[in-house]
Amino acid sequence: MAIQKWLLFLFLHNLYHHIPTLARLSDLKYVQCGSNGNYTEDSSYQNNLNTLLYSLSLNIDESGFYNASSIGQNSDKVSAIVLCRGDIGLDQCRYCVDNIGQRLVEIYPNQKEANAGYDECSLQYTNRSIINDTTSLPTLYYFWNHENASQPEEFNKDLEILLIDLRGQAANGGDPRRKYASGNATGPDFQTI
Ligand SMILES: *[C@@H]1O[C@H](CO)[C@@H](O)[C@H](O)[C@H]1NC(C)=O
Ligand SMILES: *[C@@H]1O[C@H](CO)[C@@H](O)[C@H](O)[C@H]1NC(C)=O
Ligand SMILES: *[C@@H]1O[C@H](CO)[C@@H](O)[C@H](O)[C@H]1NC(C)=O
Ligand SMILES: *[C@@H]1O[C@H](CO)[C@@H](O)[C@H](O)[C@H]1NC(C)=O
Ligand SMILES: *[C@@H]1O[C@H](CO)[C@@H](O)[C@H](O)[C@H]1NC(C)=O
Ligand SMILES: CC(=O)N[C@H]1CO[C@H](CO)[C@@H](O)[C@@H]1O
Repeated sequence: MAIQKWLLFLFLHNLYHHIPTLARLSDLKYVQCGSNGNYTEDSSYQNNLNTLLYSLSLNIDESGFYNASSIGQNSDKVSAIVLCRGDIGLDQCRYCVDNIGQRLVEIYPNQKEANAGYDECSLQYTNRSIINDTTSLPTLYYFWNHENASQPEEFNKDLEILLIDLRGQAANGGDPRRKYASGNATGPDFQTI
């Protein structure tokens, strides 16, 4: 009995230490499907898509970026591209990527092409080749705060200085796949930008 309790303790202790604390994801910011038609249930395309979606989060690394084109042949080939926000950790990134893949196939069952984004990560899958093809990048979405700055000219000057600095930092980022920077500045009326 005692040894069983001890084993149980060890088991729970390990479990506790191996489950990262994951923050709740934001709501989906956008979700859409392409006009590339549908795949049929139990087709090779569906199999390839599921295999790809399953592998994405495992294959993503610290750069928070992954693409794959190698699953399937010809008309059964599925490609995907994922990107996590630069400041979230690997565990949260993987959690987000798994989640968004599941959401997409639920929302658009059978669509060959779809994409969606949370604040934390975004994902696109398609039957087109997306590697090295900038014409087929997912649509960019812009979000902004609807409040106006009280002194727009001053605000924009401070913002520009910050952005130029961040642009340099991001471009010089050591990992060729991770061009990311964040920072802040004090704008007019002591507002943090
Ligand atoms: C694809 O399937 C959806 C429903 O899942 C349907 O509304 C749509 O018309 C289909 N598109 C094509 C091109 O068959
Ligand atoms: C993607 O699927 C659609 C619909 O089945 C097809 O018309 C199109 O040619 C496919 N694209 C590629 C690159 O295979
Ligand atoms: C991507 O495009 C560049 C320039 O066209 C080419 O040199 C490179 O081999 C391509 N890479 C892949 C993986 O197709
Ligand atoms: C912000 O300014 C624009 C015009 O410059 C105005 O149309 C808009 O209503 C303002 N928004 C708020 C939230 O005050
Ligand atoms: C601003 O950036 C500094 C580091 O450069 C950081 O310590 C501070 O928390 C940031 N402030 C805000 C409000 O984000
Ligand atoms: C980040 C990453 O995995 N990039 C790969 C995207 O796909 C091309 C073609 O397969 C690879 O060359 C890249 O390394």
